[in-house]
Amino acid sequence: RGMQDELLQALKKRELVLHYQPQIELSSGRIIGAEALLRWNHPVSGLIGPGAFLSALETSSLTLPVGAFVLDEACRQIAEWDQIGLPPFKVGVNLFAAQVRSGTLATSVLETLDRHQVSPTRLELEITETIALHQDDVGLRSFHSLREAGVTFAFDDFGTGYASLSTVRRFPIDTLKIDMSFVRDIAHDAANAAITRAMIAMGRDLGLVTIAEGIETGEQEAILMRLGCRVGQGYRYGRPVPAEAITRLLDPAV
Ligand code: G
Ligand code: G
Ligand code: MN
Ligand code: NA
Repeated sequence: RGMQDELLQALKKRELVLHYQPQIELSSGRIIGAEALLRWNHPVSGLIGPGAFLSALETSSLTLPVGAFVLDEACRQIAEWDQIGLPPFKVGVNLFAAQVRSGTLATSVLETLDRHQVSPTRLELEITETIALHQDDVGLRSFHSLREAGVTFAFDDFGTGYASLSTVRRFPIDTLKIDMSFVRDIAHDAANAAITRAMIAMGRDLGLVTIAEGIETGEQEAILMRLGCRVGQGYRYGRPVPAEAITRLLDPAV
């Protein structure tokens, strides 16, 4: 209760902010996307990551307003980057289960994009296997209409949940995000390496982009590239940072 009241106040007082973590094309080192990640700029405690408040948030009625804020803020930021003249890149936004269940996901996402004059193709919505697994027709219909409009979908934390591989086929997804638990000891754990290899091969055969998450070392990067992974995200390339830091990375004039 206490934490939930605080989160509501935080939302009202605009203490919730988005940081962005770059996604890198491994062959060129170019930034081709960024994942938006929620942070709480707490007046006393400083910057707090979602680990400290995500479970309180997810058991509250605040996921819809917070989810709407995240979408609005990400689209506002994309429009700002466009205005500065940065080369366009995709922005990944994580969805809460309640947003998918709401029945208004498609209209609210499209309305937000339109309000900020942002092309739907700039947005990649990330859903976890758990969200995907519990999807009914309501969720699937909104996914399909968003995808028809040009929004893409990523399967987040892939390999860690309980979704069967057939879930991948039922879903209108474009991207698989290989969970960092597979990446962490890929160099020393033959089983993890084999599973990762299979995920990358499946992604390629299904025509999906695979993003390896949590890459920290050159050794992990080299192995993933050898396995055919094209995109990486992780501390090796950059931590989640405020939008201005992404601007500085991409704009030679700033
Ligand atoms: O950076 P990291 O600690 O930022 O994120 C921890 C977890 O919080 C991740 O699993 C991420 O998916 C989730 N998360 C971060 N930001 C958001 C958000 O805006 N919406 C949702 N639904 N989840 C988020
Ligand atoms: O949405 P998702 O569950 O994938 O959220 C990504 C999470 O992973 C965030 O908490 C982010 O801060 C974290 N993260 C991103 N890159 C790295 C990394 O290289 N190492 C570790 N340990 N965590 C990372
Ligand atoms: Mn994610
Ligand atoms: Na993930």
